[in-house]
Amino acid sequence: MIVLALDVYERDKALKIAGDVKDYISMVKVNWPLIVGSGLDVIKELKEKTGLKVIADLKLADIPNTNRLIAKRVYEAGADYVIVHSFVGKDSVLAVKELGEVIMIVEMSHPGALEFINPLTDKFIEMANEIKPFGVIAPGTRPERIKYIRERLSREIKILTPGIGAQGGKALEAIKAGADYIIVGRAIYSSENPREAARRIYEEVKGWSSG
Ligand code: OMP
Repeated sequence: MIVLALDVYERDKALKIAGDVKDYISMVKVNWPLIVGSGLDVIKELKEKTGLKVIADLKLADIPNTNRLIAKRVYEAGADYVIVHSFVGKDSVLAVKELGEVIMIVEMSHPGALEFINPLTDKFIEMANEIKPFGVIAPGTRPERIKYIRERLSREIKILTPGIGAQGGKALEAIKAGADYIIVGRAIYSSENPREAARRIYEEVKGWSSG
C-alpha cells in the first residue's frame, strides 16, 4: 500500500532508509536523483536489502527506439516496473511494455500539471485501458481526480498516487478515493525517524488499503 520514493543521491543512505522502513512499505521507487547519484546497481542492492519490488521512475518520454534502449538496461538492472509518460504516444509506451511491466502517467500531482498534462487525462485513461499497464500514476494531491480516474479505469489496473505528505496530499483521502498505492518520499526519508514516519502512515491506511 505504501511505495517509498527514495529520492536521495547516496547509496548508503538509500539502503539504510529502505532497510529501516521495509516492514511498513510494499515497494521502493527509485528516481533520477538516486540513479545519477549512485548508479543502476543500487536497484539490485535495494531488492536484496528489502526483499521488495522496485519501480524505476524514469518518466520515459522519447521515441520508441530510445525508450527501448533505456528501458532494456533498467529492467536488466532488476527494475520490476518502469514509469513512462503517456503523452509521447502509444508506440513509445508499447516499446517499453514489450520489455517489462510499465506504469503510465495519466495525471501529475504538481500545480504545473494543470497546464498541459492533466487536460489530456481522458485520452490517457483510454490508452491505459487498451494497453493494460500494471498501473497508472494519479495525483495524491487531488482525491476527486483519483475517484474520477478509478471510475473510468479498468479494474485490474492499479492506481499509484504521489503527492502525499510534502506536496499536501493526505494518505487516507487518497486511499478512500481509490488509490491502491500511495507514493511517499520526503515525509518518510526527510523525517528524523523514517521508520516511525512510515509506521504512522502504515497504521493510518492499513485497514483501508487493497494494495
Ligand atoms: P515527495 O513529494 O517527496 O513525497 O515525492 C514524490 C515522488 O513522486 C517523487 O519521486 C516524484 O518524482 C514522484 N511523482 C510526483 O511527485 N508527482 C507525480 O505526478 C508523479 C510522480 C511519480 O511518477 O512518481
